Amino acid sequence: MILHDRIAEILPAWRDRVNHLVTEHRDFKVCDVTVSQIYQGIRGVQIQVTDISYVDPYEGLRLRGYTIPEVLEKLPRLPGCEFPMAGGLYYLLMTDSLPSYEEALEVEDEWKKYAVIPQYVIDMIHTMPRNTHPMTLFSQGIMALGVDSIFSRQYLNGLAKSDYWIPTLDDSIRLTAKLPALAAVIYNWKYRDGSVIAPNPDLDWSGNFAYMIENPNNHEYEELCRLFFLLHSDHEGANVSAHTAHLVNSALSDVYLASSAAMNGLAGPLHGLANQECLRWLLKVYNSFESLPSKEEMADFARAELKSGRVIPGYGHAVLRTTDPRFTAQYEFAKKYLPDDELYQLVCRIYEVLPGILKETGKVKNPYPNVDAINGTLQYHYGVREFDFYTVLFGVSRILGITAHAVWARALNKPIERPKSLTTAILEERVAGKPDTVEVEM
Ligand code: CMX
Repeated sequence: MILHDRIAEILPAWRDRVNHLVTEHRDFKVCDVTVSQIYQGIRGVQIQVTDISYVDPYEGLRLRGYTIPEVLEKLPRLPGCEFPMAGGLYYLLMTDSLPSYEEALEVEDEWKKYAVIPQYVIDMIHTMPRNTHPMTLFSQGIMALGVDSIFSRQYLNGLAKSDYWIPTLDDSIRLTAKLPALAAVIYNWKYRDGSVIAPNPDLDWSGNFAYMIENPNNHEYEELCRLFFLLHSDHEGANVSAHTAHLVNSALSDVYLASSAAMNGLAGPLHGLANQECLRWLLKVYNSFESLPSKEEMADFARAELKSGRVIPGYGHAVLRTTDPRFTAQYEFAKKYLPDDELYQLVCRIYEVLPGILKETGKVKNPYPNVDAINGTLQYHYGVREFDFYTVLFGVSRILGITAHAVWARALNKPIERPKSLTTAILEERVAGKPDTVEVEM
């Protein structure tokens, strides 16, 4: 398959680069770790290397070196479509180069071969209690698909280490192929009549999700899916979901196990679940005013929220120090497709006043909107109003990045991850200047 061929072609040079770093510069110190970092979520500690994506504080996300506007401009799109095919994005993430139209189509065609969800997975979802969170169903569905893992089967048969990446890529293609259908099965069962709609072979991967949930606004919603699934596909390697997948996969658990684990992290309110909170807050603001609030009214509302100790969802970021370009891309989409939507107009009003107010606090490091400040507004406009489902959409997209990380981690022979933990007493002894007794094997 095209992804296998291209990775095989570029892999020797990548292995040389990494081997050079590890052999010639093995003792080069990358960063120090402070006591406060250890106790505060290892924030800022540079513990991962990934070439799939990088988040620059001032430019935002780069996917394989390309900014979001560049990716949107350069990736191939189907005739009549404004936004690129996810197949082209996957080619870029996996192979480090921009695909031609034909190459993007080849990935889309490969996905089509594996897009249908086996009946036993549908049955499993349909027998769960109705109140099961869609992220639980999504994670379970991914795990259940893993019975067919090619990596796990070949590993038992004595696969050579240098070839681990090949069945990892096979699994990745088969898993990602099924994600839109899996999400649609969950959506239709949780919120509709439970119909199972087969993927439409005439549509691309992203557009198919819109088709399988029978979105009445199909063409525009297909376009939103193309944009949304592209924007959420990756965000470096050390956020909770990416790091979880990396850790689990480093034990040679296959990509189904690793992706399911990642989704369990994404399901947390401090990670992927934040987007539903943003829409909830936006609706609270919306319902507090009879019409679009003036700038002054909005400013007073925001100040009162801050005064009562609440955070404003959708604003701020741990790494970014500017407006998230993923926010901007969706903002531009809304400007074109739904300029009269009242929630979108509220998003614009908040964007006008909130950065200034957050700056007034003197403590918020990034007073600008992140991607979640607008995600829900667009889904809501197109009738996907079930907030708890939004994280599943995020997950469908994010597994594109997660599986690309996994293929490259195996291709570059990354070993099992095993950092060292200490005790409080050891730290106390160290800060008191006592001799260090911890032996660390390098
Ligand atoms: N509203 C109010 N206060 C905020 C704020 C916001 N949107 N963003 C940051 N602050 C506050 C923090 O709570 C912190 O206050 P204390 O010192 O009193 O604890 C202070 O400003 C400094 O925080 P920071 O260093 O600027 O931000 P962090 O890196 O600690 O946190 C984040 C980042 C995203 C958790 C935070 O900005 C936040 O809670 N935002 C709102 C929730 C949100 O939008 N989450 C989605 C994140 C999307 C993503 O991660 O991709």
